[in-house]
Amino acid sequence: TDQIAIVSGASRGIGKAIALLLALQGAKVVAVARSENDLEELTLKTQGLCIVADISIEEDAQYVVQETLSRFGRLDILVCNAGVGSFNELEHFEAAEWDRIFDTNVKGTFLLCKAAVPHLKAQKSGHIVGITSDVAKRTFPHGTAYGASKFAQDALLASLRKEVRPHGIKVSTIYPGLVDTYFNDTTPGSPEAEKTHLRPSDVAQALRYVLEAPAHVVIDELMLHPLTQEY
Ligand code: NJP
Repeated sequence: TDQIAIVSGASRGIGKAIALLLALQGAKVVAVARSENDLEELTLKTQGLCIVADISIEEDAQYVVQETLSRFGRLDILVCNAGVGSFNELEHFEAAEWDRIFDTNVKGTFLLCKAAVPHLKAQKSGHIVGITSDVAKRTFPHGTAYGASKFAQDALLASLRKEVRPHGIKVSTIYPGLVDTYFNDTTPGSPEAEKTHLRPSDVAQALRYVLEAPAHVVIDELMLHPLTQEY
């Protein structure tokens, strides 16, 4: 299809796999992240558009949507994937680290949706997909900041789902378990992680399933885990 899709956090990990799969399926992909070099490499592969932007800054989020519309004239899919996390006992968390996590995961999702929704409403169509986490539904030690941010991102998307449904706009949320990416300063590709983690392409396939639902169906939530993960 010739759908127009914005993917945040497309420079690596899950977002990159999503951008590549959407491009393979014929979508025009607008890849968004802060790392220009990684984005340029991806854009060569997707033949789409890359936008260097920090989604936690309102001007940047607005620019992403404006550029997409001026280049392609419409927007069909918004994938809110960009996210960060780190893990520690509560009393060892710096307030600045708390802010970084919330600014990216919660405010970043809010700002991209805020920029896109008026246009989707005018079109009377569109699909917003949030890549949150299974920890939006469970809690664990050392996860105060990340878990709270994912609960908040989840609540934002669930509220928005009800708000935009009358306008013909779908909101879906995907909750992955462990995924082998660069998340929290890890390096993907170790033989160990292959046994214990999902691959980014597994999450991309889940997103594909969500997007391919018939016009009259919205898949509200989809959770996936590696078979080995206890949760
Ligand atoms: O992580 P990683 P994942 N503005 O680090 C971008 C969730 N998740 O793919 O800006 C714009 O490989 C960053 O690009 P750059 C997780 O919470 C993961 O695993 O250039 N972009 C990069 O492209 C997150 O929501 C696991 O540094 C920003 C991307 O985000 C999503 O999956 C488990 C940005 C991060 O790529 C993707 O994370 C789970 C900003 N301000 C949920 N800040 C897991 N890996 O185990 C970051 O349940 N980015």
